[in-house]
Amino acid sequence: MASHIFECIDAHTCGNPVRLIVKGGPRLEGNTMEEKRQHFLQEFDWIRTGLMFEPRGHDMMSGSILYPPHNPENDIAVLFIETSGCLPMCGHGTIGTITIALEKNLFQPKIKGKVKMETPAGLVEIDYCKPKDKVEWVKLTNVKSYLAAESLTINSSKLGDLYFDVSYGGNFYAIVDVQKNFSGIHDYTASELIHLSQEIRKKINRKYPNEFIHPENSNINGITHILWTGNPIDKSSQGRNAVFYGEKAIDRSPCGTGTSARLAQLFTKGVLKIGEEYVHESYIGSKFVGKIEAETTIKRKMAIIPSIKGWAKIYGTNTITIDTDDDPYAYGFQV
Ligand code: PYC
Repeated sequence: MASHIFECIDAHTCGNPVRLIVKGGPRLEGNTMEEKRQHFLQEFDWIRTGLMFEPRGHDMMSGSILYPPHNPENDIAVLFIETSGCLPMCGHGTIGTITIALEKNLFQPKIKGKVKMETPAGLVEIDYCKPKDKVEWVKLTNVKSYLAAESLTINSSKLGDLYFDVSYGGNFYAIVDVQKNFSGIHDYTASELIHLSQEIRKKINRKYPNEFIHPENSNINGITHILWTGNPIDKSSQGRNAVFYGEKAIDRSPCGTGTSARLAQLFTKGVLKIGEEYVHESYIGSKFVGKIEAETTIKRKMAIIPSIKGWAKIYGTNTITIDTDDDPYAYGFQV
């Protein structure tokens, strides 16, 4: 059969899209979400490209598919599908997926107000507020996050030499703080940041090959995201970022894994303390509240357990057909 039908519910988390595939997702093999992620990448990646890339998606599109948990103590398991691949963890994706799933009664949490969700990066514990039909907020307690490297350098053909740190918050981020050759995201358009990011991400991964590998899961490796910082729009916020992902995307949300990486960086450098809140703005000014819940270690390295609180809104349902026999753009394209 060449015509594949996917029932989707579309939402956005603080401006960034989340397309939850509620029917049509593939059956995957594996005893963990990481094993299922590998199976998906080997055999079903066309579903991701078909649903995320143009003409059915766009540069920022991201989505997810729900699976039953592997450990019966947990409530649900998730696969993230994005323009950038199948991320081990996605914060805005989690907030959107949980909001959709709870509002549409796609599963029943064992304990009201709490969800234990398996992700490829590890277990994520969630609190939520749903007084009636709508979810007001979702707070996720993320996987262990840590600062992996400080004060590395890269040359940007436009900006000159740049310093950056590398931090992990569910994905590896190169964090470019305001410095002599970079005055902050408030001075750049999104498309300028995209062009700058495309070049430096390539150069960083070339200059520092095999350097950033998760100590407990070697499938998670390499710099996939660039987090640029700058002045908040609202003076009461603590920070603002533009996160580059995929080939041409700037996150419209403040980026959950990026905020986690930022918290780990600031904690390790002594800027933030346990229990302190960090209101993080996105490029468009939407906000997540980040918090360092606890200090921990990962393979004897200092790490934190961050939490991220935000909201999402459902805006539509979508029945999408991918006709692999008849449609020349069945698997999507990027320009
Ligand atoms: O919220 O973690 C996130 C995220 C990753 C890529 C885009 N958003």
